[in-house]
Amino acid sequence: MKNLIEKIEKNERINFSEALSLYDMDLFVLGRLADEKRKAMYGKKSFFNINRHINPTNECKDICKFCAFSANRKNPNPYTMSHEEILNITKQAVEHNAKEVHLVSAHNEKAGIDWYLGIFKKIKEAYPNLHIKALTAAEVNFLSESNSLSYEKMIDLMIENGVDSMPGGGAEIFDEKVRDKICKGKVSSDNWFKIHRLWHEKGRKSNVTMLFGHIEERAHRIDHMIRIRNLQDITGGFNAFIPLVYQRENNYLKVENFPTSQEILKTYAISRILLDNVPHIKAYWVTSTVNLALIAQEFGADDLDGTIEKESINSAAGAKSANGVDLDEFVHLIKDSGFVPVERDSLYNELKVYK
Ligand code: V47
Repeated sequence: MKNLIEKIEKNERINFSEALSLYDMDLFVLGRLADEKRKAMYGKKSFFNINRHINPTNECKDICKFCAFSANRKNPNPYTMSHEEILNITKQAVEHNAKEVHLVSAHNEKAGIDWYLGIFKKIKEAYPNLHIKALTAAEVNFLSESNSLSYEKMIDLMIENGVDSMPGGGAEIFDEKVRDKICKGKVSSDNWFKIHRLWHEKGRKSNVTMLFGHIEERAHRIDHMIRIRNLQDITGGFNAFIPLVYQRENNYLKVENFPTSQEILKTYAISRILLDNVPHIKAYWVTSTVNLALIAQEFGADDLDGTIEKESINSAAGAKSANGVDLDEFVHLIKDSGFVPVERDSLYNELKVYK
């Protein structure tokens, strides 16, 4: 371990087995190593944005076992919003000072590609300065397949219609065997990367998530991160890595053991050390809880996502995020935990430092 610690302190790149062995390191030693990297990059700044999540439909042709959001036997409540409804939500968000709308939908076979893409054009026309983060690689794959369009054509259409950046959803766990067990039929890992690579090649940015704490093993998480690091070496297009802690309610995935807070903190810390080429590690408070996200700031995380306003995907599975978090409270919590809250835009330009 001594050699490995020295290697990390010298900013040398670590490999798969070294990264895996970090899980056996004392939590506070590991935390210090990650914190030093975070501090060297951002000091005590912690980033967030004022954003609004919109989930326009929950009617899905796919069945991901971990998902409690899509309409099914456990959630027999299908909905698909009209463009007018989505525009009304966007209007409210702008009135509440949101700089970004983050739209993620289920894979709805009835809605049609014009419903998916047309709303972006309408939002952009009404609010040219509002950043649109939309369409996970899983949605891009679904729309490409169902409309016989190449990924490249789909990406051109996204750009033409006003999408600014892509969210990191649909990544789940890249290991093919685990992926088959939890979300068979959804975009493959290779295609997830193909889509993000094409997006980056158009000069655009995206994020990447990792759903963990279910049936995967530690080695699968390290493999997931190394695949991300490999693409990032080529394109440099990922802004943030977002570990999503598995939420267990109202779904079909049987899980025996849930990760402890220590395991979650170790995962943030390892990601900060291993992903030496990804600028931001996001502690998404929705899945980690606000309390643990605040502590994660000392274990490598520098970003806490945002105020969100409404959230349907994780709250359906038990997260306490249905109504977002109040801006003043969020800022206070970050300050009280010893960090400097910095409101950012979607591309990490600083908008306001809360002294
Ligand atoms: O891909 C679904 C996850 C994701 C559960 O890019 C679950 O900035 C935990 O990707 N437990 C969608 N997670 C959300 C997402 C995201 C969120 C915040 C920021 C960004 C970003 C992206 O939610 C899905 C899936 O991995 N999810 N069900 C669950 N039971």
